[in-house]
Amino acid sequence: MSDFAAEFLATVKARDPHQPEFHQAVQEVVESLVPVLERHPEYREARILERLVEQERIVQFRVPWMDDAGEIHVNRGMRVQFSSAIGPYKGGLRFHPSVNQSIIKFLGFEQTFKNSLTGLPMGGAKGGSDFDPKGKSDVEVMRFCQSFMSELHRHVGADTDVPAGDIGVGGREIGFLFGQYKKLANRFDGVLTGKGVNWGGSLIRPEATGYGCVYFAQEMLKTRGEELRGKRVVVSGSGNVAQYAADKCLQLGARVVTFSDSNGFVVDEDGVDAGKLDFVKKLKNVDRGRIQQYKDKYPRARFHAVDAAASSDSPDRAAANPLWQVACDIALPCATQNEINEADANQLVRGGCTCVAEGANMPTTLGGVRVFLQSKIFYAPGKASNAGGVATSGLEMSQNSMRLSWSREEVDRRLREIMVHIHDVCRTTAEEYGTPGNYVNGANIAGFSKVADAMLDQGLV
Ligand code: NDP
Ligand code: 2IT
Repeated sequence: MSDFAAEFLATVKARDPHQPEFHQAVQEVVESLVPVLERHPEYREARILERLVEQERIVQFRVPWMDDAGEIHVNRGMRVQFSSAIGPYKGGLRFHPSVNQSIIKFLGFEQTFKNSLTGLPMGGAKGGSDFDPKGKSDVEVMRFCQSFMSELHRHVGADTDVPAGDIGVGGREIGFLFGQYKKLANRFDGVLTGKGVNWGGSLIRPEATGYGCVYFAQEMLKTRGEELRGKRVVVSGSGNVAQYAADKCLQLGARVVTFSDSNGFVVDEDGVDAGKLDFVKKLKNVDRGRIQQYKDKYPRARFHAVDAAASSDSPDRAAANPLWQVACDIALPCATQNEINEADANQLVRGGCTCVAEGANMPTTLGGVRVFLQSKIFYAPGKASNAGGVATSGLEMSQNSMRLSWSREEVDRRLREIMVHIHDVCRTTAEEYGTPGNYVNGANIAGFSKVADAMLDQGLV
């Protein structure tokens, strides 16, 4: 690490010592930006980076709610509004017991660069709660969402801050959140994205993150004259992003052999087909079951339980996760942060994997990223390859503003164009800065430059 990057990181750590995920996200970006700051002294003079690592605003609030047995629970809600330099704050909400300021800040920080890469006018934000939707009834989830929005509505708005889904927040939760916002604000507007298509949602938004991730992988492969057809793909997760990444792989003739959740993973050597994928979608989205049940339905598949030490999402996890020992050509991590550590990355490369496109946010530890970059395989960081979700949220905002809806084909065409554009920008920027093929540098530098220039234009605010 350069002296500048080391000193900068030390300051960030000293200010918030208990935020390892946030430090990790900042470190990756700062290391990429050293040559940019050397080339652009005006960014250093204006303290652009120092300003960007400090969120514009953070709100944290109490979320009390009552369960079906009449017992009262108190969760913590938060929204981190990171940057409004290029548009209204924009980013998802995560409901998961692990949620804390470190995780929401890393996500909001990354979102700023990701949203910039889409080419659409969106600032960066993230929010969520340590509420665990697992095992809760629909009515409990509704009560929680109403209580959460009873505070959040003061801080959001179609031109101020537009939340969406993330882990634990899908169509059901967005519906309950929107209903409560509408009641409190007495406005029907595009305050959330990922809405139902009958009430302002965009077609293709549910598919967009997974599809976009595969479109990005397609573009990387194309640079070496390769395609997805016939490739063996390991997918992690079994939620929204994993399902639609697998869906697009199947459409393009690739062979998907795994899904996972926090209890373990299934390997299906026969390959997932359209019928099996429909089973997974219903299992996870409607029945809210566990991926282990895939094996009950398809007994030729194998289920491997993974213990907490091997599946932990901590940046310091030492144990290897056996999911990444399943041989593949392409890996699509679509579950959560730090699911690939250095040992896992080494294992993937040794097993013949030549392409990793991240559907999740920061699924690879810093050590793992180093392995991928040194091995010269195709490696796309999440802020580039999973940007299709928020990009399509941006398209939903445009449709809401115009009060019209585009067809599936129209939205998918725009999504594809945006992913091709992000790929090209990352590639050319990496080359321009002397690191051809390094999509990490490309994404960080291109995402940063647009935000930095906007901040210079807008003065010291
Ligand atoms: P979902 O809630 O739909 O699915 C999450 C999946 O990841 C589930 O299978 C879940 O398993 C698994 N998972 C969560 N935590 C862990 C863990 N600690 N260990 C192992 N598995 C885990 O979320 P999404 O699919 O929406 O999000 C997945 C990733 O993609 C996240 O990193 C998110 O930030 C990112 N992302 C999402 C976008 C979107 O549009 N939804 C856009 C861009 C990025 P279990 O059921 O056991 O919890
Ligand atoms: O991480 C992400 O980009 C998301 N969860 C989607 C955010 C959005 O506003 O659509």
